[in-house]
Amino acid sequence: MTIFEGTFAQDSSALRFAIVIGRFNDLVTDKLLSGCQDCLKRHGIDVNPHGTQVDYVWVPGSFEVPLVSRQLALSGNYDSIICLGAIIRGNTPHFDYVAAEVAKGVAAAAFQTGTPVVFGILTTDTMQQALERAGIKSNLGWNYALNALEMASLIGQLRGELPANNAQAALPVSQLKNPMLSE
Ligand code: INI
Repeated sequence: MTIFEGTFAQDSSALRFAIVIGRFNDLVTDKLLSGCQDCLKRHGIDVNPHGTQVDYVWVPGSFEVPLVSRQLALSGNYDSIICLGAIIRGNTPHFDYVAAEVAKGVAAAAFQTGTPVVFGILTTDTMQQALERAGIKSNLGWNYALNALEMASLIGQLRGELPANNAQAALPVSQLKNPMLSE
């Protein structure tokens, strides 16, 4: 049998990404984008917008992200798409409507097209909480890029385009390394 697991060690020079960024709350989304680019760069991806590996698409706000990410996924040009946005709760129910639609829409874009679409949309009660997740404490943009790399690798393997990352397959299940457990 085969164990499929995304890897970060493959040759990344052929990978193609699109990053969709909401301009609303760009104090936050700009920082998520920086974290995202930093991670991709350190995994060998050329993040230059004039290069061949990453396209950037700015949209007015998070609500527009699902339509655009689906359109990009339908093109078949990308191994993974990263959606970045920041939805911050105000004093009206607006937050709930926007957040629910964006979550459903991003999931649908991936599900309908077969292209991984990473949900990098922060949903927080305050600007402070959003900033803490966009660089003050950690930068989740970095994690979203990591998720995109892992999913690009995994889907490539499942489609038979990349060799399965079978390094652990010879071990009995009881000895498989669980990355969630520290040793
Ligand atoms: N868009 C966001 O990305 N974050 C928000 O917090 C937000 N709020 O609070 O309104 C928001 N609204 C704009 C929305 O995404 C659309 O761009 C707009 O409704 C036009 O369709």
